Amino acid sequence: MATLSDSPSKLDHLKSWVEECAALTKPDRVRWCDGSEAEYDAIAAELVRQGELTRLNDELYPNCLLSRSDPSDVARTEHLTYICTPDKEDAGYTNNWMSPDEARARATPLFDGTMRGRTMYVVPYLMGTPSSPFAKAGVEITDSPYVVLNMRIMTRMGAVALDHIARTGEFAPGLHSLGDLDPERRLILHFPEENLVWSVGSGYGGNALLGKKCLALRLASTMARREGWLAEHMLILGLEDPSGNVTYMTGAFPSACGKTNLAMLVSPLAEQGYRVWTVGDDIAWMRVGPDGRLWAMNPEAGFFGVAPGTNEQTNPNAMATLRGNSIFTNVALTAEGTPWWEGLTDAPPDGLIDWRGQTYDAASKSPAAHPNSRFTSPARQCPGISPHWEDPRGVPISAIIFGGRRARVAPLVYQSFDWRHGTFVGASMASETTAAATGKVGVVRRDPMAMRPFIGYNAGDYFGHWLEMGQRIPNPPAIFHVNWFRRDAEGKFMWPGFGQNVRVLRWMLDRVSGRGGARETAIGYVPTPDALDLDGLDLTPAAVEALLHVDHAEWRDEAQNIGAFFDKIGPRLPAALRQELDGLRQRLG
Ligand code: GTP
Ligand code: SPV
Ligand code: MN
Repeated sequence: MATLSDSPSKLDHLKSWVEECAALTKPDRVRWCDGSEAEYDAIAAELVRQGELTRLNDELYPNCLLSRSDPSDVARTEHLTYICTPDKEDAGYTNNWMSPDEARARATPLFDGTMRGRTMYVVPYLMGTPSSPFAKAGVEITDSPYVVLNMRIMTRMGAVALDHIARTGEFAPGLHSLGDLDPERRLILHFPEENLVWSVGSGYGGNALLGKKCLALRLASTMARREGWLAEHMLILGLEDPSGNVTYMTGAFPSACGKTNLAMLVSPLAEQGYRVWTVGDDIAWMRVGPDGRLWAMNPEAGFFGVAPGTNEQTNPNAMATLRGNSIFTNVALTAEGTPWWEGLTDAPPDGLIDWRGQTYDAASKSPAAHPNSRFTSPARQCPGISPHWEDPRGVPISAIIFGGRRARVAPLVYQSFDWRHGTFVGASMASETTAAATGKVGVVRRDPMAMRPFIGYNAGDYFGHWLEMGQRIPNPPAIFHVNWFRRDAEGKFMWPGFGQNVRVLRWMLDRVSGRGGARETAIGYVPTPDALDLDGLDLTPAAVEALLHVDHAEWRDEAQNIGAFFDKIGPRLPAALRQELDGLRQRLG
């Protein structure tokens, strides 16, 4: 194992950066984390003693903790998140931009002395399995022990990562401090040229667990473009068929739009031999393999999953996963010391404490758990975890699924004509906003490839990179689009969703196997009603038709909106996407 006193060593750069950060933030103590269970237990015990964390009922939820965040710090804050490149155009329309000099000048005073009286934790971590040639090391410096605990679940943390850095000398540095948690003094800054993140003023989720959205998506997407691969906001799953063959698919749905649920799907068609294996639920790194196919790996080691809506019916595998060794953030607490959230049971139990720590008034209109409350759980605890989830080369991908949350317009499922058209389908995606980020919920916005908040560079260049990747993949995956969230005239979801989504996956499998009935429409191939196995579902033929309907008038409006979005992307939008839009308009008439 690498030790810090190895000298001269490839750790010198790391050591001097840690010293620099300590000189700026002025902590009382510096603690290098080894990632051990003993260390986790000691930090957790100390936080429980201080009243910062609550230990849950140890019989029902062994080794589980409850954390309540500051009420002003409950989700990613996209308006305070910046890409810091010398040239503003390199950040592009979908990002906030600041020059690196200005970013440093604005953030330095916020970091100055911010760790006084506190401990500075140095957290080496790996994204990807240690034996993978594609694994990347990061080091997060943080004054939040809650972040340290979460990082130990979400990444391969400590000694294994320090060894990797000692061998390669490479790591992505990330400096994080809670600051005073004032949103006015909060900044999440990315410096792609240095692979560096500075985050101050938030302790929540993607703002603070710097390996996740900051490194594995925003910075990784810029590396991926340079190096010819893809870093995407995607789940990875394997669909097993009756012959025992497993076909792997990735899915990009915006935040809180169903990735974890689809990845962990428990199949109602298990008796017929169809079941789903979970490889990842949020991020996929994808490369072209020697066989000319696209291979995907999950760089994470845990799930940071949305709690509300999760229950034994919707997502039994998530329920089993979160039963132990988990951290619950901003959920409610029952009298017996177990977590609770909207949708876990039909009605809130008596004696509930809400996410702010107050007695819950069942008559109140506000939810007991925050809508963006989360569980942090080790991936290996998932009953459906794929035997290949830690394969160093990843898994070969046969289908890419884009999806949004749309009350109207988008049908249940359609398939693009080819990679170029599929890139257009991804680039023109839209979805209703959710509680995963601050701001209004339920507003339809363009969210290309579910990456709008996570593309680390100019979105036009990003689309160009997708198109180029198509040229480099001799056997590219088929590309689909789904919408589990279409509503009827009464506002009810028309599709049962959750486990029943396997029926749609099965059609995709049929399609990539050269079977699977479809009719060609203006937007792509839509299943013929008999091509979907809907046996046992309570759906009228009229409902099925409505679910699969492509309304030309609605789609002409959609094309209008896509055109307006493309205009905003600016001159770097690839011409091929304009041509695809023209093609769509022509087909719509
Ligand atoms: P992030 O972790 O924020 O990236 O979210 P995610 O994409 O993993 O979303 P997740 O699977 O956690 O689902 C978010 C919400 O959508 C939860 O409240 C789910 O219960 C709900 N949901 C997921 N799948 C379906 C579905 O098929 N139908 C319906 N109606 N709701 C769903
Ligand atoms: C998302 O918002 O897409 C998440 C949660 O997965 S967070 O880690 O907060 O970004
Ligand atoms: Mn996500």
